Amino acid sequence: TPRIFSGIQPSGGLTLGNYLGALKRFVEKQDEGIETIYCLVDLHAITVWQDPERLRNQTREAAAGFIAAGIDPKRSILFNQSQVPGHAQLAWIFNCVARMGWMGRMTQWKDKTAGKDAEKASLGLFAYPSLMAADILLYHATHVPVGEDQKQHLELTRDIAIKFNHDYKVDFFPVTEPVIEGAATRVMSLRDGSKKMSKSDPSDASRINLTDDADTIAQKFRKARTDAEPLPETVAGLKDRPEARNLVNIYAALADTSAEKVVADFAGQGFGAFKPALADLAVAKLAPIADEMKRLMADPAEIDRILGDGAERANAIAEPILNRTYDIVGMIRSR
Ligand code: AQP
Repeated sequence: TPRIFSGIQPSGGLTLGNYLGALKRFVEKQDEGIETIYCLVDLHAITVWQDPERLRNQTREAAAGFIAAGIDPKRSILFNQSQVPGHAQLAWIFNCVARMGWMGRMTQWKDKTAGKDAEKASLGLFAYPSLMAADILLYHATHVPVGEDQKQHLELTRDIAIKFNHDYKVDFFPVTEPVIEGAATRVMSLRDGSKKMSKSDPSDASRINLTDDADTIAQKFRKARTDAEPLPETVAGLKDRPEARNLVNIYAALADTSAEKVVADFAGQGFGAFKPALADLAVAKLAPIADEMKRLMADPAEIDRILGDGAERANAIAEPILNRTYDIVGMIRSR
């Protein structure tokens, strides 16, 4: 039976990229009636420095974002990673299965250390994909909905499962399938069409935050970088126009339609017409989420209770899998 696992780092406020690439998909999977486990990966977040009080708030805000976007904490399991100790425990075992060379080849590692002294990056940042493999395999998850940027990490998760099964001559960990779907699997920065939209980009104008108000959303789209050409007749005409393509993809994903349909509807129109239409659509879709987040954030104790309840249910699935893993590896389990 399929089991979905996915996570988001509470390393900042959720962005439109997180929403279209991940969160919106998470809700769809839940609503298809598949078993869904969603995690706020706070252990991943601290691979780069996080102020403790902000991390706590960002974790609650991300939980509020999930619920406001349609995750029902009764139907899905929603929790923060550090409350289930098995994630860190299994990650250690995977640190001993995975190879340094595998980690060094990850483009996220290369991107996040580009232009910096990699010697000064945390060991956790280097080993990040090993913890991510543990997140997924701790639940024997079969499918992982993610944005395009996580594809390589999921391939590494498969490599770890295969090597573990091979080294210990077992057929224990499943080989997980990435699920990369939708019109906006890679939302780009509004300031630079070659960079993905990211919650840690120093420029707030580069992203739409789920908590942005209507005026801010409209202003950010108005100022979004574009070329001066009108929209083409077909998507083929968006080739070599990354900024234009990005805005079309965002529109399509928000409207639950295809990029083809969007260019057909706006063919020949300039961005002076397209951007306000996009802003109106974004506000219509995102404002109710922002309002609901605000309401939920007024009761942090209730959010903590939901996360605690989710962690308990997650742990009930994880514990037997972790115990079996320790058995396979040869650890004495006498209590
Ligand atoms: N720009 C994006 N387009 C589509 N999907 C995206 N995701 C992130 N950015 C985009 C998807 O969101 C999920 C959670 O990602 P994450 O928070 O765990 O880490 P990330 O991919 O590193 O996201 P950020 O926003 O860029 O965070 P920082 O800046 O802290 O590194 C994943 O499924 C991801 O694909």
